[in-house]
Amino acid sequence: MNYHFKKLLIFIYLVFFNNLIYAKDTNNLKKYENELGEIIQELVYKYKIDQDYATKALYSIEFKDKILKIMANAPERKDTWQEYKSKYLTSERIRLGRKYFNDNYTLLKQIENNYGVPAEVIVALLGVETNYGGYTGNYKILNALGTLALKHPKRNKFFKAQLKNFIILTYRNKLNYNKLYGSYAGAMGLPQFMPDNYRKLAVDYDGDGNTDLWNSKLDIYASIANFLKNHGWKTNEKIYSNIKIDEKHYKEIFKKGDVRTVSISEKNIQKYNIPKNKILNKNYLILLSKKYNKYLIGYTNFKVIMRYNPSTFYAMVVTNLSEKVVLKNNE
Ligand SMILES: [Ca+2]
Repeated sequence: MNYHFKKLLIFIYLVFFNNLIYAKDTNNLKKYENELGEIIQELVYKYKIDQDYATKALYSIEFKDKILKIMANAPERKDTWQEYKSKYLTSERIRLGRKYFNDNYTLLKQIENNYGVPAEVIVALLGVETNYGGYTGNYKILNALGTLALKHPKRNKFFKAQLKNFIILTYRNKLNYNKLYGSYAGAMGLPQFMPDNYRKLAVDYDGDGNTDLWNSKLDIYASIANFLKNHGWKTNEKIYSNIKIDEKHYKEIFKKGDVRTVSISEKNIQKYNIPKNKILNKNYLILLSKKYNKYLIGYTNFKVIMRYNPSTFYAMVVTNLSEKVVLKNNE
């Protein structure tokens, strides 16, 4: 078949087929009338949201089945530490991070002094989440959360709670739910806050009456710092240390050899002869790579970073990036 003709056919097929899906999905909202009714009831009676507002918002959900497919096909985390690190800790991300750190130094330090969370950790989280604001997501949050809340076979309960939080958030903060975009899972703004965290932990630091995680640097930095502080960040404490312990000891802890962060008791710290951190602090043994015997000891702050994303690799990459953004170019 002629190449261009084939392309044209595919194009016609896609336009036609997508329209069919669209029409079908809009009608499909009727199928969820009971569920939507329950959500509206809760929003109105428990959270004092205006009924017309909640109804109008929820009935303007357009299902995006593509998101269900993305969720279903999300690759399982099979990366090794080396692979993960090379994806996120690129020289470009480090370079941009240094520039971002220097360009916004005054505002970042203002937040660091107020919350006790290092500026470089805030920058590193922004770097890993959205490439310092370079990409905050193109999915309409209402449609993403609506699709996942009503149609996700397993995680619908989680996303239903997020959808409710989203409606409460937009109503109380006078945000336009038709104009908010983010990740396919509903994470918003430069720090990629889910609606529940946006509602509970985001901060209107610049005091303009709006908590704006897209445009206000002070709001963005303060919200990240507040999130970490709220989850137990310890000011002036290290995130981790490199240690050496006997092979038989870590093999005892990581019997299966899978990447993990596990708490280690005082008793074992002595038994394994691990140099004790002077500060009283919870200790975790972290395995990054069994093959290369790469393990280290983490403290409370490592676990706090994992509250942002419960992945050992994630917390380690954020930590490494934070170390690199404060160094000069030639270090
Ligand atoms: Ca603000």
